[in-house]
Amino acid sequence: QLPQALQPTDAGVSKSSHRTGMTVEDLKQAFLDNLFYDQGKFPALATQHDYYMALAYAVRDRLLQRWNQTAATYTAEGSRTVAYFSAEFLMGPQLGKNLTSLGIYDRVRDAIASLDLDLDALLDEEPEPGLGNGGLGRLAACYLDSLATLEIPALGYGIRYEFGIFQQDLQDGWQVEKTDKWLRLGNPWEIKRPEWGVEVKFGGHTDSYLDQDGCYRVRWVPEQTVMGIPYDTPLLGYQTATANTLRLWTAEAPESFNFESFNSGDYLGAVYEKMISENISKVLYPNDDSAQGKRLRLTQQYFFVSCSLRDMLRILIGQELPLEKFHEKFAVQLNDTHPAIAVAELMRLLLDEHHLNWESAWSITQRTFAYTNHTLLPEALERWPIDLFGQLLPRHLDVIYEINHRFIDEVRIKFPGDEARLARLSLIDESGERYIRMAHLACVGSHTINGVAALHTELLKQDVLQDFYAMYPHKFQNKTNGVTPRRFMVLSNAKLTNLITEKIGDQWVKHLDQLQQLEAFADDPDFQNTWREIKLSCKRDLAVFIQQQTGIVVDPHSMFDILIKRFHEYKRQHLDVLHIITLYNRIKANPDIDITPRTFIFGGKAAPGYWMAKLIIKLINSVADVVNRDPDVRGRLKVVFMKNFNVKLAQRLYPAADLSEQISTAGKEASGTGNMKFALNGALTIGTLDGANVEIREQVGAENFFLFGLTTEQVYKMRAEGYCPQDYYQANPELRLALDRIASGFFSHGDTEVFKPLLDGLMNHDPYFLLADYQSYIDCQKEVGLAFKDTARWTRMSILNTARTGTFSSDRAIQEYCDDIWNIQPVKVAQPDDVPTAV
Ligand code: CRA
Repeated sequence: QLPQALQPTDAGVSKSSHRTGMTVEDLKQAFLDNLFYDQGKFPALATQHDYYMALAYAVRDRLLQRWNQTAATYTAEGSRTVAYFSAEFLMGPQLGKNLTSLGIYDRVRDAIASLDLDLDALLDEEPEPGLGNGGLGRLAACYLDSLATLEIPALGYGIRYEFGIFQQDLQDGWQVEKTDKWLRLGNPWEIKRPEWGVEVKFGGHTDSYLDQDGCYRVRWVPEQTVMGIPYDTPLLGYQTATANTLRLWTAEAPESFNFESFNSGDYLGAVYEKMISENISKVLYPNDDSAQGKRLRLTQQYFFVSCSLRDMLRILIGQELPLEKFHEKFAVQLNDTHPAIAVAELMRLLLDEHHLNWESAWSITQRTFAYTNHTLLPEALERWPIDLFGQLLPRHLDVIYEINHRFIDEVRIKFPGDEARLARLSLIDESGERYIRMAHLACVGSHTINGVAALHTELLKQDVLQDFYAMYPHKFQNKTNGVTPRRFMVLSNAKLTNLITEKIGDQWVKHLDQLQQLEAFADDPDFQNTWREIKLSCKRDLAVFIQQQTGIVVDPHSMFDILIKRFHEYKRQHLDVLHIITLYNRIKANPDIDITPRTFIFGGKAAPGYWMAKLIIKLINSVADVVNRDPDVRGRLKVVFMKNFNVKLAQRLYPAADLSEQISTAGKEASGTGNMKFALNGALTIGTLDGANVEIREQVGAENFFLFGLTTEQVYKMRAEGYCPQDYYQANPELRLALDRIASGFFSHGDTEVFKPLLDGLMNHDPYFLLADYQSYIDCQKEVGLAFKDTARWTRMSILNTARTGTFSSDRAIQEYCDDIWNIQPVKVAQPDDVPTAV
């Protein structure tokens, strides 16, 4: 019980204007105070980074007022809470986002300008917290934004990697990786909470014993202990008082020294253990859509899941709720199988540490978890060799065997005599070396399983998870992905935001469906003009940036044709390259040919061990070198590779795009989310019927979408019937010329070896059907070129793309998760009086 004087949340807290005030004067004073008291600098010594930090802390003070208020409200009301478990959170820079959420962007700009500083330069100082690879991690970040904005109590749980996704550099057109030291200068947004640290155990063995009541129990005798220390970051909703928490765990050694080794003079041995422990949260695995059975990876997964579940039990017990109410207090979403070990860990905690019986523990577990699948690629489905698993988590292996045993009995009852089905469904893959199938554990341990786009969910049901669908049809749902308009429109495209708000008011930011009202202006010549001017102005800004970064001069009037995403063969960046080479060849054959000028912009990282993806990056840069320098081209084609694609860079690119390239092989891209960000910013899509492209096309209308390529069924059929890429090569002179040019060394200073593996792959196997889709793509690009010349038509299509993509807001997605999976309601947090009500 708290003393009376400390009862209210903010008892005794100074509300002096420099801590919480929102006027330009208050903000300026807060900034100056922080520079002095937190950075310990006076202006003559301060660096730009000191200024950034001073401003960040000033903004954080304003967040804390709401954060504490939110925590107090949730605690008082014992609110049901979403726990979003994710190995990745690709948050992007926080300062600008928080200014937008607080509604003080312009005031802070003024406050900073009154000190002769430039807000943009300070924003630029913030290092990117790159704690994710791509779509999956960014989706988690968009979802946290929507949860706070929709006022849903939520915690994001993950790992505080000391090194995030590597920084990509280019050397002679090849990707080279550099470590990402994002924490080097400190992170002003997080607060360390050592008092909530938890112990996590690994290794050892299990044994059984009889407890005082004569009950047979299993005990885990672990070998190693590490501490998980939480770092909390407040995440404020857009113009609400709700500030939820992102809680990321760092691994520390339980003792900084092993005193035995230390005393015996083995100083290095003494600190060795500390180093081993800290390795757990050291670095993010840089693989997107692929899994390798690496011990450290499983260790990371178990580490953060165990910390998080223990933390949730602490909260539950702190609120004096019984264990039996765990699933009523928390809805846990498993973001892919990375946290799927949570199913076994919650069972272990309930059984071994809290002594529930199996049936009760299993019932709680199944009612707690829901699982999102993010991929159809077989190489991305996580499996752990039994030996490795048993060495690290012997008790969990027992628990999984028991889950499997009971599950297989269930299958036998439903499908008697179907031994092949049992083998397919088993949590243990016994076809060769024995593995644990994490997707199976997630499916059995969850009440709901969802895909991330309509097509993807259908393919899960028919293909990848068909046996689970037969077993548990009621568990399957679709939840098409979404993106936050706060970051990917309001923050990154202020010009378009202002225009839209002038026309239809400001409610669309929280109710993105309202963009539909823009349809009324799609043919209005004045509106079209303004729309075009804004796009042009965004393109000019990008052109300046491109020149600064790469030295390449691009024409803002040319079509900005952009392909940005991780490099993967299924995403087919090299198909885009074949288009570029084809246009180039046409120019070489006929220099006066009439073609629509284009600037091709690429960005994206390749997994460091993914050699073919790296070769595709090299190919783009090699083609760029030739095309950009050839006088015959007369600047009509420019090829730009923007290095180190990340959230920061993404925010510059989406607003400036005319054409969005979404050209994966049908049936391979689970959803995509970049496709949504482009369409929202008025880019037209050229794409296949893959992932969420299908739904984007349905929404914007077939006439406002450039469709090409094989359908999923056609791809499946071709694969079954035997596909021969050579036939396409032989039959198509333009395709042949494009491939031959690469082979001849034309783009590689005469080197005929370098791209050989890529070409051999295409000619002999072509598992992603580039050659089959080539002509369809080229024809479609021709239509794109013609459409771009008809500016009124293009502008109309662009407006309609923005107007009709409101459904791809992450608010819509999160609302569906709340209604159909989590069964959770918003909780109102009282707004501090001095929050401005409009942007
Ligand atoms: N790589 C899919 O490939 C999808 C995102 C988010 C991915 C994308 O198509 O948009 O997830 N899958 O749902 C994934 O990471 C492990 O699987 C991705 O980001």
